[in-house]
Amino acid sequence: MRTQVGIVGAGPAGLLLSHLLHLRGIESVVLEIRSRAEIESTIRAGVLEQGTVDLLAEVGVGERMKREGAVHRGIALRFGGRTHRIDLHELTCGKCITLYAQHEVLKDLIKARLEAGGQVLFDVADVSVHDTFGKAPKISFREGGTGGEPRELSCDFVAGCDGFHGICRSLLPDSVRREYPRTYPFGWFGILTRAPRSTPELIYAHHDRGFALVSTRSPEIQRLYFQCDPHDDVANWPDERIGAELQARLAEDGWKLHEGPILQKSIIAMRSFVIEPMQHGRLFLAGDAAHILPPTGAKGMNLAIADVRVLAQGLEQFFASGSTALLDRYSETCLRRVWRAQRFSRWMTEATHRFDGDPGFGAKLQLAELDYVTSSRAAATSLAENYVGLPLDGP
Ligand code: FAS
Ligand code: PHB
Repeated sequence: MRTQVGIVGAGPAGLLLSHLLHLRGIESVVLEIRSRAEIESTIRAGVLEQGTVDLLAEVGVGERMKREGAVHRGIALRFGGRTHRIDLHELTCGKCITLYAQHEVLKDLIKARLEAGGQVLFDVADVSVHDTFGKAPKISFREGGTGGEPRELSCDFVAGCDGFHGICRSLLPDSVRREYPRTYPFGWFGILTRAPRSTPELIYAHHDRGFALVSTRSPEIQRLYFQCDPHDDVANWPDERIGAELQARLAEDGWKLHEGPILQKSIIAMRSFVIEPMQHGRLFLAGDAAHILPPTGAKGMNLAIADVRVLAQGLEQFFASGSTALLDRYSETCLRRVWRAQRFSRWMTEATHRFDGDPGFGAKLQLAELDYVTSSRAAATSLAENYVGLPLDGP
């Protein structure tokens, strides 16, 4: 097989890159180890930045998002038993976030790719990438799973969009790679419930018992998270215990969380990681393959989408003129945005989560931080502009 860009991974990064390249008349093949059904049902992100919403609409995959997504003009910070609203729309001159599940975005992208005759190969196995330092990289894989036909895809470029646990990042030679890991001493317990919305906007809650977040997927399905021991077991948390813990952490006079049957439970590790550079030879990393952040800032998927937007522009320039000017600056361009998102996600996490072993000074500082950001227009504006997403055309 031959194509111009071989893309490893059919997450938001890989699928959107394939679509953006298609719109520019550039061929690509997406190789994904999981099945289409798995991709279209994995519960992950939920918040789309303004820039992500505008881009998806601009490239023709935003119709259902516009119809079914929920536009939120603000978020709420709850601490000391009181709620404080951050008016994102007012503080950013009209920008908002949209609540539309990641797997719904993937369904829209897969539909668009397949309707355009795009090649997205699901259920492949034994993917390995070769010669990315030469001009003709190759990707070998088995089609249709482990027992499948061995195939080889030759291409001009390889886009490593295979997430944090993928294979592409390991291709960066030790001589050039620099890793920046950071782990947090807690995780998130995430649930999906069938219940009516308890709040018109997201609530980020700081509480002595730990952080909690009220988010949503639809008027009937709610998404909630609470800070937990990362090594805990979901089995230790029967529905009643989850309900009681969330009610305790979200307590406010006259307000009660609507509970309902819990449809899904999972524990998510909280860590930050960045690799530099995000490219080497003809290999370009995008999304979680190059960087992950704690979901507190709701940046992960949005960063993956911002990366491939930059990569598509560079590949378009190369295939149109042979110039590598934009591609040569790919890492630099993306990493500036990545480190700003890391800064914001760390701030959101450290201002709202409980750190065990803290004699109290830290917790007092957190309350002062939250009091300041909810009483200073300048500080609230900073939070708002980072939350809705910094402009895509570079800060
Ligand atoms: P992905 O991990 O999504 O996709 C990589 C794909 O590559 C996967 O489909 C995988 O199967 C495939 N793959 C792996 N190895 C392969 C191989 N060897 N060969 C072929 N394919 C391979 N982000 C937000 O912006 N907002 C949020 O609200 C938010 N909430 C989150 C909640 C949770 C619970 C989690 C875990 C993450 C959340 N994130 C959020 C972050 C998340 O959305 C990621 O940033 C996003 O999925 C990154 O997209 P990709 O880089 O495309 O990687
Ligand atoms: C979600 O809806 O899944 C969500 C919302 C906000 C976050 C993280 C996740 O910060």
